[in-house]
Amino acid sequence: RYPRIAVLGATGAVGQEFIRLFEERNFKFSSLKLLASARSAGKKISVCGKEYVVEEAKPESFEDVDIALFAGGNISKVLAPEAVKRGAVVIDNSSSFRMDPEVPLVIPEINPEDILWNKGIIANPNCSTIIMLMALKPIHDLSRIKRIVVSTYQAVSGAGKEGIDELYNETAAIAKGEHYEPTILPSASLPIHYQIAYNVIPQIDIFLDDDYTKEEMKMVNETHKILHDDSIGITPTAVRVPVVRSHAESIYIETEDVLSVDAVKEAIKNFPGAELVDDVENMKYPMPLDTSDKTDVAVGRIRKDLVSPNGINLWVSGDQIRKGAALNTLQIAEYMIEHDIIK
Ligand code: 2RA
Repeated sequence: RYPRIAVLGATGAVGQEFIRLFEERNFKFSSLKLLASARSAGKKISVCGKEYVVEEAKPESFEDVDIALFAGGNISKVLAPEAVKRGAVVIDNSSSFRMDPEVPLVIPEINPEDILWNKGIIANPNCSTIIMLMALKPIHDLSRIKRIVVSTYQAVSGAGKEGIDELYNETAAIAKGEHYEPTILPSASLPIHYQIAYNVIPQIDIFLDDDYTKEEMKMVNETHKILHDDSIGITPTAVRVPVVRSHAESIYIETEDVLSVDAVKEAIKNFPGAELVDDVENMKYPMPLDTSDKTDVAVGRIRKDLVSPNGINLWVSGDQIRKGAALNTLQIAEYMIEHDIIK
């Protein structure tokens, strides 16, 4: 029989992407519950040609559920253990469990074997980490990466629908010679906000004690956990840019051995989920407008460093709502179904 599925956060951007992906990937289920906060309960959503009514998420909602896909947010912390208690496997997009040693943190193309030791919850990594590692894992397989310096160029949709609205509202106001007071970026919870239209903001989430942001430290800690190697030196800078959808990243790496650009290109070309977009003669390189709504993470501008023979520079772009969130989560579910891991 096909698994019984629940989607928590069905009305948000990631929840909606799950639904699109169910149709696109012909994902089979024997039953489907669409769950959200009380505010969204009662909404009707069509999935694969059938209409479903959104229900308020409660602990009891997870009775008779095999796989619960959690779109993210603080509610995960409360409802994930409730779902597990009732026999469901939770695949969670929030940051609540990512660094919990009892919880595997998985990118199916990279460390699917970690799914096997799950105790009911499997965590989906942060979008910036997923997009970076989809480009780096094929290189890491050629020769261990010992150093990463990465700067992100993150789309406003990473801050939710409010982030998109803020960019549009500011742009429209500026075009009319008016001012629109920002309230969302860099983070709605902070007392100060900056205009994102015609600007870039070098802060995503709050600053931590070492003056790195939470978003930046996610990239460090999650990379170590996924690659099972805490000795990789990582220096991140996370930046919000006035792009609607799809994150981009400029990445410098140093590998243990000297690698040729051709070998790196070949490895990326052959890695499932990565697409080589690198033809400088014809001005082909990854760009957010091209990678939005696409499944693969695009990698290009691959070139040797000008100083270190072991250094390589590259440029990556990927849809953070898709591979950075909903798709990666669904791929974990697909892997479990395919390998008969679901009870
Ligand atoms: C952002 N990392 O782009 C977030 C989304 N998960 O702000």
